[in-house]
Amino acid sequence: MPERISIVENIMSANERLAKENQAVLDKAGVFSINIMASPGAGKTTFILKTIETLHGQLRMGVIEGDIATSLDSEKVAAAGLPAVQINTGGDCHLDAVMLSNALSALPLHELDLLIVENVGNLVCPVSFALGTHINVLIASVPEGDDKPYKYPGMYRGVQALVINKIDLLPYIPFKMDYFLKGVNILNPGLVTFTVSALTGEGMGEWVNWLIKQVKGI
Ligand SMILES: Nc1nc2c(ncn2[C@@H]2O[C@H](COP(=O)(O)OP(=O)(O)OP(=O)(O)O)[C@@H](O)[C@H]2O)c(=O)[nH]1
Ligand SMILES: [Mg+2]
Repeated sequence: MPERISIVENIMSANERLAKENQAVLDKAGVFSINIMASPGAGKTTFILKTIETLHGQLRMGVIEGDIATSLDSEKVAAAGLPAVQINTGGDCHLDAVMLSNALSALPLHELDLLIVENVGNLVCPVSFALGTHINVLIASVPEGDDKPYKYPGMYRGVQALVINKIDLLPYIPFKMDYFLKGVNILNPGLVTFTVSALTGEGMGEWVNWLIKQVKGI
């Protein structure tokens, strides 16, 4: 029998290593960071802008926007007066730790308390690529339908908080909240969950209070 030598250069573990380095950079600068994931159009950018508005300057924030193309989202954040960096993946359906590392070096980290990263709109790929952020937050939105936890279990398992957005549309869409939450509970029991409308601001106060506690470690 010939001797078998297994040489597996694992891209995922290389990404994990760099993600740890990113987290060390953030920790050293005293920045708490969140990775926001969701389907396209779930309201990530609207939610980030409403979070900025609701925080009323209580935290010093920076934002990294991930998209396949365009700087539309980072322009909106910059217009709100915050440091914003755009990453264009050029086709990749997710951010990775290398992209985050490059974006971190373009931000004044020592002047920030909180870094929000908007990942590429996608319910499959982003959760497999650690960035080095401290928590993953998933935004689900009412028009996507109440079956999404059942259809995209990996995403629902891989997050530390869930935001159900666009609740202003509940009267117009057949979204069974019980059925949705049952699916979430099977995959990620006890997941911290917020129901909000990033458009009207409903529920944003609870989210922001929780976020402040995470940033301050209380
Ligand atoms: N009715 C309603 N519409 C919302 C709400 N939040 C966002 N929207 C709308 O949903 C659409 C998409 O919002 P975005 O914030 O661009 O969504 P996104 O997830 O950042 O989209 P991508 O970056 O393209 O993946 C826009 O027309 C928003 O005005 C909400 O709470 N209620
Ligand atoms: Mg966006």
